[in-house]
Amino acid sequence: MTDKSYDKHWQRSIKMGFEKEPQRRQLQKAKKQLKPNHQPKPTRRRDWLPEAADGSDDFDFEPVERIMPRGERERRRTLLATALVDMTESPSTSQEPPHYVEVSHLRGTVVEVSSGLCRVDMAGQMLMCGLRGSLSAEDTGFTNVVAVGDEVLVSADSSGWGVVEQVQPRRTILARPDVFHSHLRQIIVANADQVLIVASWRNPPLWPELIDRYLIAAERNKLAPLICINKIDLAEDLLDCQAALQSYQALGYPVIFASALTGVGIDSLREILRGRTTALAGLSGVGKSSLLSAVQPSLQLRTGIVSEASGEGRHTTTQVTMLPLTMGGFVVDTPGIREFGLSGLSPRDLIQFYPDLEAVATGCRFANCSHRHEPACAVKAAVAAGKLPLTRYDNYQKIYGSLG
Ligand SMILES: Nc1nc2c(ncn2[C@@H]2O[C@H](COP(=O)(O)OP(=O)(O)OP(=O)(O)O)[C@@H](O)[C@H]2O)c(=O)[nH]1
Ligand SMILES: [Mg+2]
Ligand SMILES: [Zn+2]
Repeated sequence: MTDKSYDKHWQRSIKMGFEKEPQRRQLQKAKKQLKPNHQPKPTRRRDWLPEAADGSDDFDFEPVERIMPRGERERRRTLLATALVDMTESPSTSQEPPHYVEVSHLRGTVVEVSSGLCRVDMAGQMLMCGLRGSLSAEDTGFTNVVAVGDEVLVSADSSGWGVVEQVQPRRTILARPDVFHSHLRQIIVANADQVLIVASWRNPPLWPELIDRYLIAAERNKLAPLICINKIDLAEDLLDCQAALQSYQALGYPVIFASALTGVGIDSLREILRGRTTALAGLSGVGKSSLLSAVQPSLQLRTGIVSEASGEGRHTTTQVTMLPLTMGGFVVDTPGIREFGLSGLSPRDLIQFYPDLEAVATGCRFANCSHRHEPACAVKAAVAAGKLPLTRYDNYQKIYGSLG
């Protein structure tokens, strides 16, 4: 679908009030065509109207409507029959039962969400969908009903539009606290396999604390973390880059040194993205979109121009979109977000995400040692002796101080 026709669809669907169920619309249409009975209602007592012989009622209308004016039951019967005929008249379904009686649900993956509508990838075909009105985020702890990456069951009619009927249980969730409701979280990506943490060596400069935050967030959400250091063309000495990332490599995290500008490391990047769903995380301006464009030029992503004065990247990617890769797999380019996933983490539990510190901490005198001011702290001793990298210890302390 071209950008223009896509926009048109979008606008039209908003005008149509897309969340309305098709059979309700159909019923309303039929209702208009049939005049209601304006006879004054005779006063009736409920017990004057016996139940049907088999104890059942013909319709699923509200119980109060069981007592109805003369002719009203007949009118409704006609109304429903008319609506049913209307719905079965489309050529594709003429031999089949009405589709709201037996809906054939198709499976798809949500690739974009906006204003109660979403774009669903149905085995390569894109389908614009509304959401079934009964779907609700209530009591889920999340603010959004569907998120990018969700696997959904969709019913489609002859209009070329679909309705999301059901959201399948999620394997993984990457979420952040909601801006307006701090006790709720907003799902950024569902069902991702891994997080590619992108940082730049310069412009903006490497920020190890943020890498640690993303690592913790990924692990808390059971996603495999990968690290990519971009813009290595701006490094005076590549050895400096490697030394800065050595502690991460020692912990077993895969690290790729890359440059979207020169093409270094792009092949390795392509290999780790192949066949998986990857969420990108990283500050604005580090080159996430540029790296993706280098991996697959046909993606044609918008990239920002680094402001010469501040050296800071401008925010260019504004919406979470899942991009299908021709080699298989999806990437989710998230807008430059500072952090996600650390809400609810208690300072006491932070050490679990620092296996290097945790291994040494068993030697501390106090079991509840915070490794800051306590005497006989094995962690501080290890840092002083050069056995633990200072940056890891610093990051731990900074994040520890920000929690709770
Ligand atoms: N020198 C150099 N510049 C790069 C490289 N990769 C990207 N840039 C530049 O960095 C700027 C920001 O790149 P983007 O790809 O827009 O960054 P982003 O991470 O997608 O940013 P947001 O969309 O705001 O999150 C652009 O001006 C790019 O040209 C690189 O490898 N080397
Ligand atoms: Mg971008
Ligand atoms: Zn200690």
